[in-house]
Formats: sequence, C-alpha cells, structure tokens
Amino acid sequence: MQPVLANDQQAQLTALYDEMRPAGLKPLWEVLHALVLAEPASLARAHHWHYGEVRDFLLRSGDLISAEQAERRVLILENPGLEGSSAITPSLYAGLQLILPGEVAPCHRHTQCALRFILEGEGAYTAVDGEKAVMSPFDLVLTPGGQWHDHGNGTDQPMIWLDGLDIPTVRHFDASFAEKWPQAQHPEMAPPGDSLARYGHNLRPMRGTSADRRPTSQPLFHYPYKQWRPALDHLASTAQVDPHLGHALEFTNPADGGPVMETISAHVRLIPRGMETAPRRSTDGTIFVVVEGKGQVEIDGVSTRLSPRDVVVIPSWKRHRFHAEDELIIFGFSDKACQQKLGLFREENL
Ligand code: GTQ
Repeated sequence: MQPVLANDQQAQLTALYDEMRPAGLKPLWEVLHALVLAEPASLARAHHWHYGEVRDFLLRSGDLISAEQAERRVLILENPGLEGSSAITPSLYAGLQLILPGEVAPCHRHTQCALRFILEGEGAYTAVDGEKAVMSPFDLVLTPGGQWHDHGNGTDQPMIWLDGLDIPTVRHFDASFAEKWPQAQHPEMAPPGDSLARYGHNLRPMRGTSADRRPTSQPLFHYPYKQWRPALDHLASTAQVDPHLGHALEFTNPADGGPVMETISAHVRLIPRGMETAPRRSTDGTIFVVVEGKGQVEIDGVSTRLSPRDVVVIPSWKRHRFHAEDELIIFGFSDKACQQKLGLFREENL
C-alpha cells in the first residue's frame, strides 16, 4: 500500500523527485510494493500453441528463407504477456526449428544452454563438438553452454524440433558470448552415438585416459525416446502414482545426478488414462510438450485441450492440473535447476 499524503506534501515530494531524477535517484517508497511481492505475480500468461498452426507457418518460412541464410530457421514461441522479449517465461526462450532435406544450420557456440525436443522427422542430426546425435521423434538432445553445435538434415523429410534455451537468463546477467565456427560444419570428432555409448550406461571411461573425451561436468547430450519411454512405462506399472504429478521421471546429468544443465531442468510424465491430477503450483514457469495422448490442462480455472506436439506454458505460481482422457505423456522443462541453486524454488501441492 502506498501512504496517503497531504496535497502539499505530495506536491513537495513530486518537486523533489523531479530534482533528483537527473542525479540518478528515485524514491523507493513509490515502488517498494511492486519490487518486493508477497508472492509471484508473473507478467507471463498461460498460453497454448497448436502444433498444426505453428507447423504451417514454419513450412511457409521454409519456402522463403534457407536454414543457412537464417542461421537458425526458428519461429519463436513468444509469451503474449512478455511481448518484445522473445521469451516464453521471464527466464526461458522456446522456438520451433525447421531443417529441410539437404540443409545445414551452421556451426556456432554460445554461453546459452539449449535443449532440443524432437517433434517430427527421423534421421537428421545435431552435432555437439563434432559428434552427431541422430534424432528421432521425442528424443531430448542437449547443447550445453560453450559447446560447438550444428544441425543438418540428410534425409528426405523436414525435421522439426522444439528449442529451449536460457537466453533471457543469460541476458539478465549480461553474460552472453557467441562465436561462429569458420566452416558450416564442425569436423567429425567421434562417431555418432559415441557419448551415449561411453557415458549413458552408468559407466564412464576411466579418468585420465584419452577415452574420457567429453567435458567432465557435461558428458552426455542425447536422451533417446527409445530409452526414456520404456522407463516411464516401467515406473507406471510398478510405482504408486503421485497425485499431483502423475508418474514423473527427471532427466539427469550422469556427472552428478543433478539436472541436465546448469540453468534448465527437464522431465517426462505419464498421467494414466482417466486421471485428474491434484492442483499444484510452483515457482518454475514450465513449458510442456504433449508427446502422446489426449487430455486437458486447467490453469487458473481455464481449461485447454491438449493434442500431440502441442506446446503449453504455465507461468510461475499459476495453479494447474492435468486431466488425461487417454494416457497422457508429456515432456516439460523449466528453470528449476537455476532457482534451486539460488534458493528460490518453491512448490505447493494443493
Ligand atoms: O540452434 O543454436 O532457437 O542459437 C535460438 C538460438 C536455436 C541454436 C534457437 C540458437 C539456436
């Protein structure tokens, strides 16, 4: 609440503010209530992108600009409450990227961490530090900050995936660095699938040997659907379902068992047919992608129908629940990893 002031007091204060402004000074008491909130009041809005609609616009863009011309041919999923920010939540960016047959998205690296969640196409690749991850629908592929990456499509089908990056977080810290590799593609440094074979089976090459070739803190970058999907099925057939989440598995970094990257956490859920999850809210605004099934998500009392490959964003601290008409499989990512490091993360199961 702002204090109630007498007219002459207000006039004198206003004159004082005008005088101090050129000195780079502002009165806290005019803005304190908007700076230190009793609880989150995100400017981001709940929003739903229908896959078919985004796909049409993306393919039309593909007729007009090449992946190489664009460097990254992506339609940004901008939150309607955060216009002009290229952000889907205050800390995260999301977009849908298209690579057409024969195209290459040229090699670069940057401070920003990225994940890819494949939506369509089979057999194109993301290369990380010169090692290809050959992608199938609903694979998760990481390009952690500082690692060279290029994308290419040697198949005869368009390839579309969701990009999730911490662009707004890095912007917030004014810590962005980026550079281009001199050629479109990084030279091949290892055969496709090498990291998954070396680091993806609860094993790693002995430390100090040349076989331990990946960065110590971020060795693995491919989490295939063909591995996570059966794991989720196994969980669903053996574990008690969590009333707020359904069955949920978080993707981990084998280096430390923590979230997949410093700033981004990712998980998958199976919500059994007919289940309505109990209401929940958390401070990590989350982007969900529907993998399989049909259902609804209710956010602050407003329901939206979900179909495969649709994207939905649930902003921080918005009460929500899922209703699975068919068994619903969803992928989600958020800045939980970052908030936990900063001691900010909270959740409430209602
Ligand atoms: O593939 O490197 O959607 O650098 C935005 C920025 C994708 C990428 C995006 C990027 C990339």
